[in-house]
Amino acid sequence: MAQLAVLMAGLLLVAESQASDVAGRSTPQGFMSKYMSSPIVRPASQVQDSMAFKDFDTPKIADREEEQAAQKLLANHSTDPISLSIFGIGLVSFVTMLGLTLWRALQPATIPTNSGGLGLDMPMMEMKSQDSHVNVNSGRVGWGQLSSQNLHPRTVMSAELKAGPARPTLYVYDHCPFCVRARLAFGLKGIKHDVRFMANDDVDLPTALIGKKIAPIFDDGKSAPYAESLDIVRNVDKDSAYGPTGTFRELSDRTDLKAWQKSVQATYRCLSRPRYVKSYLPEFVTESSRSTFVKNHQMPPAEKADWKSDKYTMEQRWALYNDQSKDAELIAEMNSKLKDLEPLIHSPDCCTEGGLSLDDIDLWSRLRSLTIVKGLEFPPKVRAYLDTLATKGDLPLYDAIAL
Ligand SMILES: N[C@@H](CCC(=O)N[C@@H](CS)C(=O)NCC(=O)O)C(=O)O
Repeated sequence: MAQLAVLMAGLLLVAESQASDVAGRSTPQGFMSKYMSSPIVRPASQVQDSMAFKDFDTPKIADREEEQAAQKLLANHSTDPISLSIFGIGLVSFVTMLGLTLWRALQPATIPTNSGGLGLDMPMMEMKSQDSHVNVNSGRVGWGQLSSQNLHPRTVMSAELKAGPARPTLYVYDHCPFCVRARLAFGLKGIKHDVRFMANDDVDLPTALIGKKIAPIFDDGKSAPYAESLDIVRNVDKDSAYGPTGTFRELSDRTDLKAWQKSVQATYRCLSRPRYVKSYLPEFVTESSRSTFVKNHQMPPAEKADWKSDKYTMEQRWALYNDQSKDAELIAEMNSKLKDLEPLIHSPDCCTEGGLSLDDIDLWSRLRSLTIVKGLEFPPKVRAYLDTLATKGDLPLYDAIAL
């Protein structure tokens, strides 16, 4: 619009100087000045002059004379062909530019700013960066430019639609059986999701998400992230946004499975924990992340409170983690316990009769940890159960990296 104003002013000045040339033969003023000195719009100096006469009739007479002179001038100029044509050209230019401006403003915002209007197939992401370029270099919207306000919402929305909705994210430690509960459920339900492995010494990330260091954390990208493995599984399993609901039956009241788990707890910890930190699991890639785990997870028979207190130095904690003198005994103990588990497994697909349930989500996740222990012998039914759900749940076991 600024360009338009400048053009119009220029045209009017040209017209004014042309008119001055013609009108100047009878008067030194141009036609604009003459129109301004008409009785309708008078310069302040003339008003002051006329008031100075103190004669209230005098201005009336002067006005009448001026009016007649102005009418003469108007009549003269309205018939002046040069002035008329210049004014006409200005008017036509003005109308043309106004029309052009309106036409451009009404074009769809998908036309890129510098494409000359021919770049409709330009990728949306490029348009977005172009938009920011416009923002950075100029807040001005000139000929052929689209305002950044017009471009921004539409291009961002298009880019999001192209990428599709964000996948839900599970923040986990690979070794964590509670995290495996959620991952197994997602896998069995075929829910596309992102798995984010947190470093074991990273307090900031889980704290930023839910206010404390814990895993798993579920973030669907829509509502607030939250923890608690079984809550995650239950919520997702009853939400039709994630496909068919009711994949898992509720926890059974089986006491035999619970009793078995309790009976192996100490052996399980002694065998799995030292191996986790010697592995290349993603949460343990730095010395600090491994030490954090060792500091926080006692080696039985030590109690957790004692382990974390000043009663132990880090050297002592690491010494107990590295002590393999009891491994053979521990492995034998666990092999015996695995035999006890064999009759408790209903089928390769589920531990409890009736189909998949939260019993599987819990038991399979704990058994997976044991596959990191070299030398364990999984009886056939336990082995089949492990392998079947690993495949169906798309979750790898540790056999290949057992130590
Ligand atoms: N009840 C929680 C327990 C989760 C839990 O204890 N996770 C462990 C990892 S296996 C944890 O994050 N502990 C804190 C830490 O490692 O600092 C659940 O079922 O999700």
